Amino acid sequence: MYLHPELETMTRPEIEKLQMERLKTTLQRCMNAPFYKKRFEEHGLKPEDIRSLEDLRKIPFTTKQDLRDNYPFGMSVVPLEQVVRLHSSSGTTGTPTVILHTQKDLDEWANAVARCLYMVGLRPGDIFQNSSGYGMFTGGLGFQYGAERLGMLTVPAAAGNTKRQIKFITDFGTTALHAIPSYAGRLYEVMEEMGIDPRRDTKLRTLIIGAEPHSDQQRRRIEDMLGVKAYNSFGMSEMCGPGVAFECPEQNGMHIWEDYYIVEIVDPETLEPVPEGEVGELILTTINREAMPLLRYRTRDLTRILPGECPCGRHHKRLDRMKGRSDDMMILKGVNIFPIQIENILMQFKELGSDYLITLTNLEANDEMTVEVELNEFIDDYGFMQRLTKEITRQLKDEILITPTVKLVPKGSLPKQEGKAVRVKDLRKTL
Ligand code: ADP
Ligand code: K
Ligand code: ZN
Repeated sequence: MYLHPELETMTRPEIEKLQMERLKTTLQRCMNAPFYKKRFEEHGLKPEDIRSLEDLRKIPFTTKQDLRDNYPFGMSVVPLEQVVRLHSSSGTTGTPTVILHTQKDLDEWANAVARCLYMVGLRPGDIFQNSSGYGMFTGGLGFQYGAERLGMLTVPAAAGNTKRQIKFITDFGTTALHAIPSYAGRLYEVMEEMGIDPRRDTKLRTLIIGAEPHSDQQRRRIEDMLGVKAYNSFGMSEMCGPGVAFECPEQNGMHIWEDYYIVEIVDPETLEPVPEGEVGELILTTINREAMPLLRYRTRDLTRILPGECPCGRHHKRLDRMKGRSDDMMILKGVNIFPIQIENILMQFKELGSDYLITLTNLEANDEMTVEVELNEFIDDYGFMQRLTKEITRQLKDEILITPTVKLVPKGSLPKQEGKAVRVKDLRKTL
């Protein structure tokens, strides 16, 4: 049942004892980074001042902006000779952030992912196919090494080319697949077109779905379509990637591995802890990382801790489905996009005004983005308009990795708002 029984079935006091030990080590090591050293000094804080888990609250938060300010290597607490891997968060070419790993970090990351996959019943005899993008996307190598660590035959199919993806599933007898939820729907559509019945013609039993918000109905729908059990997987590049929190067979909340992370939920406005069981921003402190520990990292993800014990025997806290984000980040097909990235591109075209509107829809399970932007002046050259639209589309695709539908509209035709402009209309339905 458990890949790491001694860690997975720890009692609450055992978990907290281990957390305290690991936190102390982490804090000592953080003092090797000028960033943390300065932060602590500014707050008149020393690692020894943190004597209990409650004391954690004395430590200032770390934000994505800190990562940007210290780009690329300023957050490392080890010399670069010890760093063996770098990941960069998706879709943020303008203001990237970098996460660094030692070999031990990579080993521990693989262990965490393997633990998750084992928890949902996967074993060395399974054939695991990963439809995540590889490269900087942590869902690629993260699942690859985790699945291999577990001993599964692991197929790095990567993203795109759905027919090929399906051919691999049928040819290799894939039993477990990792996909973003919207892609799972797409797979089913294409299987239907190809005359493939997932229950009859494939060996798929288990789906791992994550990287973007989805509802329980959407999960049930995926399960019914493909004849699988689908488990919610939560992760983010700053916390390595996948393997942070994962559903157990109870499918009721995601256990967050507290031997890796200390979890807090705070009010995103006041930054004070919310009462137990209430929704707030997820704050994570890494306690099992060498190269780049993050103290009280503001994830911007909104969720809550589910009350009560889980029948599976694990006492690690369970996170509810993500309720959204406290910033303006959009997630399309698992890719993170900020409106400012789109704005920066649009503003480079002198033909365009400064008003634009991004509309998100999801016809037939596929996330679509439409960008309407006002022209500066009337253009009556149809050919020129077409070329301009094409060029804007191309540059946007380069930046956000998704091809939007671009519409050039007459000056003054987009709805005007009083106060803060609404740039994003999310009309996506939970399917
Ligand atoms: P990933 O490759 O895991 O998507 P990123 O760093 O690109 O990593 O994106 C992380 C963000 O994706 C999270 O902060 C969260 O907003 C979103 N996310 C990841 N997993 C889930 C999930 N299971 N449910 C909802 N949102 C998720
Ligand atoms: K994501
Ligand atoms: Zn459980």
